[in-house]
Amino acid sequence: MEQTYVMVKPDGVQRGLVGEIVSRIEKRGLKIIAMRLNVIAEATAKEHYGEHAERPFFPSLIEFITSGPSVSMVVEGKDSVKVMRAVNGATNPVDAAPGTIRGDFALDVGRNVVHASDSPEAAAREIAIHFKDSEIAAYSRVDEVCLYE
Ligand code: DAT
Ligand code: MG
Repeated sequence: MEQTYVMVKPDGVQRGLVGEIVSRIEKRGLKIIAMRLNVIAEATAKEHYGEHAERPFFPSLIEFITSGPSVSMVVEGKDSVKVMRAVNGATNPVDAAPGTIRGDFALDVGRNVVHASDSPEAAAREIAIHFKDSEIAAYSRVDEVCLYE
């Protein structure tokens, strides 16, 4: 089963959306196999968003993502990378479809509530940045017999 890294960003935590977002992930059938609330260190944030280091919005992105607690998760399930990107919606919430997290709860690209890895390779890299192996739980959910053919 594929794994992906998901974050409820500081705006999502401040707005009390953690439960709503976790609920959507769980109800979709995806399995949360690691979860933590913490204030991400600046060095960790810069590593996480390294691909954007030269972009004009990088300094404000790092300042925002480290500005308060966020919730980090490892999410597992069939095609979880693609599915979580769809659950989150388009990067710019103005373009995000209703029914997606960004399409239901956000308006500004710099305050788009959630993150999810954009490829399996990015997922592996991001999971390793944010979690030790010992923090990730391998378990079965009883509803897997209903979720998967
Ligand atoms: P995503 O988070 O959908 O993977 P991304 O990797 O292109 O999108 O960008 C990472 C984050 O950076 C994004 O969630 C919000 C911020 N961002 C992206 N483009 C931006 C822009 N043009 N102006 C301000 N912030 C931006
Ligand atoms: Mg991205």
